[in-house]
Amino acid sequence: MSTIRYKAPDYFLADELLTDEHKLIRGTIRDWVNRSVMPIIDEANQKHEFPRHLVKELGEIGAFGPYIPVEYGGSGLDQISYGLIMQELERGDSGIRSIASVQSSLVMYPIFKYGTEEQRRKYLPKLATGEMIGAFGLTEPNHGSDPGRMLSKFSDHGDHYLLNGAKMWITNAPICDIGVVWAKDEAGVIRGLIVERGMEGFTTPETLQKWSLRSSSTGEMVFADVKVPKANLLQGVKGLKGPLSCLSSARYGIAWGVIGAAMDCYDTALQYSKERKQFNKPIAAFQLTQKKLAEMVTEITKAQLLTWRLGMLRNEDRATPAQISMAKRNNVKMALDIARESRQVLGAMGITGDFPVMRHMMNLESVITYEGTHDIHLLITGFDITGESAFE
Ligand code: TGC
Ligand code: FAD
Repeated sequence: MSTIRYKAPDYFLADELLTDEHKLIRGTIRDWVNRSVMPIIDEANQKHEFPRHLVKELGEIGAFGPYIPVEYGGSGLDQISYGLIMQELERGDSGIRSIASVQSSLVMYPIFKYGTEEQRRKYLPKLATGEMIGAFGLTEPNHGSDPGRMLSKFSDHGDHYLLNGAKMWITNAPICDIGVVWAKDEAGVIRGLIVERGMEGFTTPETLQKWSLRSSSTGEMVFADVKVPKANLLQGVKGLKGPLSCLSSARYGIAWGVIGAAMDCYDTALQYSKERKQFNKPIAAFQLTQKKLAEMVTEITKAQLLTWRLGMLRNEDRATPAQISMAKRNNVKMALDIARESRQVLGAMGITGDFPVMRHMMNLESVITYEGTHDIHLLITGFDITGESAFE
């Protein structure tokens, strides 16, 4: 239903803030989602299967590394374009947006920003086309919100490093060709290493039976005396700010992405409420339904304007990590609330795969946790406005 008749809400005419190029990019991704994602995504989720055939197509439509320069295989686009691409992908499914987020912001971005020229030339073009899939290993079994306390470590052995440790909850891990992995050196400083599939001692067991992000492949990364060539060290950054700067880019993309999921849920609920009759009138005529729908479109509108402004600040390199945290936190909660309300508007139909709302709702339960939980982002804002850290 939402595929054919989808009408994106634009209550404050935010489209007028976009260039023709932005609208063209958005239209291209929206068409691709209608054509390639919508017909298969419910089944992929029901079966808990990663639709691998979409990876090459995502490369073809420019969803990997949109803002990476063209000479490295990216599209050299601005941050609003990146946001719109994430929005349209997540209108399809958060799992599809996840693949693109990780590939673009968590793998291509650190290699571009902190890698050597040789690393850029070796990996970026293949990541841009989807010939290679990347993963980002920061979270560990015992260190999620506090990655600075990670235990993974590596030591210097002449021409290579020896890497030991384990990462958990890693998007794309079971299917990745390379991983950007964060671990401590002998001095306890966090550094980034590019670990390649096939290196002895590197395994990626899959995390099964998730009730959320079922179209996305999640797993562990286990390192048992993995020999990593010295050429695979990301030389351009030291410390936790390395991975956190990548998260800034990915969290920004999520702030846009979840608007897509929210718009899909709102549009589905709006259409359904006009057609479904109870007590001899459309349920859209009841005040309680109108309250739900009116609040949904209000929150979507606020989120659209917030992310547009954030994108403009990022284009000027003026967006702060705390501003990005606020947008990620606000928009994910907004989308989750809208998914839950939409599901109620659909009554029993809302729990079926005939409509996308329950799938979005379950996906968003991961999105509100990954890339920093809802409460961690609140504490980042708290720190920013008071100067007092709640983490120490
Ligand atoms: P703290 O002392 O505050 O910061 C350490 C250094 O980092 C700098 N920094 C940042 N730099 C760039 N971007 C940011 N967003 C930054 N945030 C902080 C900071 O200035 C400092 O620099 P320096 O030069 O002084 O060393 O660190 P802390 O240990 O107190 O931790 C703070 C905290 C809790 C905010 C942080 O660790 C955090 O964000 N925790 C949440 C962890 C998280 O988000 N993990 C995400 C894992 S990846 C993932 O979920 C991918 S899902 C992908 C998908 O499928 O879509
Ligand atoms: P914990 O840190 O154990 O937190 C548990 C609860 O305690 C939360 O509610 C949290 O808010 C709260 N809490 C923790 N500290 C504080 C505090 N100081 N004050 C108040 N409350 C606090 N990670 C990667 O590195 N790469 C990936 O690709 C990746 N993909 C993911 C995909 C999925 C589907 C999921 C679910 C997770 C993924 N993650 C990934 C991990 C994700 O980033 C972490 O789950 C997240 O950072 C939270 O860590 P945790 O789950 O260990 O929760």
